[in-house]
Amino acid sequence: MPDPDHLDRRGAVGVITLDNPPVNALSLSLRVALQDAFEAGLEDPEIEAFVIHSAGRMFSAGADIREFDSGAAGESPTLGELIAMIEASPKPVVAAVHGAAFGGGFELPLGCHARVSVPGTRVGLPEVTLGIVPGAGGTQRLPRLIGVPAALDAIVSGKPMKAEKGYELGLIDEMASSLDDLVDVAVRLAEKLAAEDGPPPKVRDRDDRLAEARENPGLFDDFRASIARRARGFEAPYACIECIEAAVEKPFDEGLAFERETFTRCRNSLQSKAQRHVFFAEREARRVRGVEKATPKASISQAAVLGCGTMGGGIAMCFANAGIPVRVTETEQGALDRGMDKIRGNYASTVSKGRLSEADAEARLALIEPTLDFDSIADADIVIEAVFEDMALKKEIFTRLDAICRPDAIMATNTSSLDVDEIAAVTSRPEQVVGLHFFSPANVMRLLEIVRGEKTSPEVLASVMAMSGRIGKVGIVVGVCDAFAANRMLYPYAQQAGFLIEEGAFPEQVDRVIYEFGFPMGPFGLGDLAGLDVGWRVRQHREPTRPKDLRYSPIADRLYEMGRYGQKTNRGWFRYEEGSRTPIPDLEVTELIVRTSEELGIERREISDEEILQRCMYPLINMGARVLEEGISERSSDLDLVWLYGYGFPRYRGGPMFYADSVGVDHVYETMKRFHEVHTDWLEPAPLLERLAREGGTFGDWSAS
Ligand code: T1G
Ligand code: NAD
Repeated sequence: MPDPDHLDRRGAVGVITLDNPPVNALSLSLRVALQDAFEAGLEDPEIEAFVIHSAGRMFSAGADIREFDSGAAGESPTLGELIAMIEASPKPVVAAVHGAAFGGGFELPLGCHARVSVPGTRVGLPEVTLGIVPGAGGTQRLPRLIGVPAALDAIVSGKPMKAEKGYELGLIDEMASSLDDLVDVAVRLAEKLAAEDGPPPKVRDRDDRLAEARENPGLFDDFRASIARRARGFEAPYACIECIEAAVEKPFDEGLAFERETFTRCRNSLQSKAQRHVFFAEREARRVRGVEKATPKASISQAAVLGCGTMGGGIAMCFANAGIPVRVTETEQGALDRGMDKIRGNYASTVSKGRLSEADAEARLALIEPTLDFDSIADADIVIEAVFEDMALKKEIFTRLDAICRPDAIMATNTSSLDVDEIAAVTSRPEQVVGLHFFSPANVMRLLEIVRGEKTSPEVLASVMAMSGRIGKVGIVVGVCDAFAANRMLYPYAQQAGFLIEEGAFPEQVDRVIYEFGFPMGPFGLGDLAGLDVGWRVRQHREPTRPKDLRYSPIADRLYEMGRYGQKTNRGWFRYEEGSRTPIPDLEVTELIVRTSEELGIERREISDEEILQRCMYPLINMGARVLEEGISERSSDLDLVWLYGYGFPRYRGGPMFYADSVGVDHVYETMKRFHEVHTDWLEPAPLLERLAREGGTFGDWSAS
């Protein structure tokens, strides 16, 4: 139970303190307490005005998201009722906002008669990221205060705004210079408002900013067009726009009712359930077996990266971008120069796109120190090895690292397929060794698989988890196995795509189905982007262990032999016009595919979009089930994040394991069983999938213990 709100007297001002740790979520008990305090103040003849502020590190994170499914969010007083009561109050109410005010925690101040804040505070309406629209008047009041274009930007992106910016826009009435002054400034403003004649000013009555929008009727359609790419497939951004349109077109109360209906519809949608799942999945992923809140973390102020190739250069950039100095080493000057040129080129391109200033790019570059002197990395807090994928070489490097690194240094390998335990075993301190599996391009992709070796210490895990957040990554802990979680689940997906084109589909059909499902691109477009030569090299590496009695599709190898390496040669699974990344189906590939089917004795057939989707998705889910039962991953929501951040799985579908739960685990199992009966190889249902289907369970509820 949260502490009841306090109502303190400061002269004629009643000061109400919200106190519901850790984030002052507006749960039912807090709403009741706020209502009680407010009503007591209304009745008190000595009180002429109110200030609402919060204890703790922030004003409020908004509605209690956990109440969405319990129904408590709809119990009286609802947030909407509270805000209406505050706005209608004859005694002025000033919100004193610090830390963060998000969602309902920002809609509450919007319903107050004035807002005061301090520098560094973030305010915003992130509801869209949860698949909903703001549900307590945010879409109606914000445009009245800051105008429609700024409100569209803020609400549809869900991005928070600094209070300083809010002050410029007229959203915040006064800024206190520091947190210590915040309540004083708010009390003075409340007194001033109380001294004015007439009822206090209400945001709902303002129309000047809406009138501007009415003069620009194309505004909403232009905005819709501008977000078409990034919002593809999402329902909530468009629902937000409709609510803001309603603010412009309808009287306040009708607009509010429209917002409420839209909110309820969104909240009950599968998309919102999926996006709420992702919110909690991200927080859950920070809980790692054996790591406690109190587990000590190493502070990382100097990093080193071994190898400045494709991955090493990108990894070095991640540190520099986070303001952490990093040394990169190579064995030979030419390689070092090439690596640094690539890094410089990357920064220059970001600058040319206007996403980074020249000065910031220079400052970041200055944090990257190229060197041929291996011993110079001896003082690093963390060393990340990103040399060639070769066990003998990695062992040699870790032996050398063991000899020179500080005893408390973290020694990480970026291997994508080698055994982290075997690498750790060459050192005298395997507890300091961990896998850090970045994804290419390492400076862009958000996913970081943290590979926990048999002996990796909790301190090292806690340190790299904290570090991953600092360098902008979503760190997901996985265990040691061939290919870890992400790539291991990717293989069956790519493999079935390959079989489907032998059986009758074409790359453009498969890619269209996957794109329409919500991925940024399909498996063949992805192959062309990554380079078919890269895939070929990986297969060569695996060739000695490939089971020769199981089905294998040779088409990708043939494309490689034809010199079709993907986008880099303008020809791969598709054809590309010079300078363009748009895939165009190519007759040469079509003919190759048809010829290969013939050679393999496969009679080509019409393949439905539904089969394509299921043949690509269900085997990867099936592999996810194996990853879970082997204990490689602690929970299914971690695998959801791996796919969201590693491969662009559509967020509004919650990730592959959540998707399996939403279509029904039994359906996935029955379909896999049918596929297995027809196609035999590679498609055997995983025991966990079968068990959950039999027991009516879900991946979400499954836990290893
Ligand atoms: N409801 C319930 N629990 C919440 C919560 C919330 N709104 N926000 C945070 N928590 C929990 C979180 O799960 C974690 O729990 C702990 O608090 C600390 O959070 C009507 C419908 C504010 C920036 O979307 O963005 O208002 O894991 O680890 O990194 O229109 O929390 O410890 O058990 O994230 O310092 C809109 C969501 C709601 C904001 C703080 N609001 N929160 O970050 O801590 S919908 C949001 C955040 C709404 C109205 C509607 C962040 C934060 P545990 P944390 P943090
Ligand atoms: P790369 O060939 O582009 O880069 C490797 C670099 O290491 C080269 O520049 C090479 O000169 C340098 N190097 C070799 N021996 C060295 C030594 N003894 N000391 C210092 N530098 C040395 O390879 P990459 O794609 O960057 O892969 C590096 C590692 O990352 C591999 O283990 C790979 O499996 C892994 N990985 C690659 C990807 C990817 O998509 N490319 C993704 C995740 C992980």
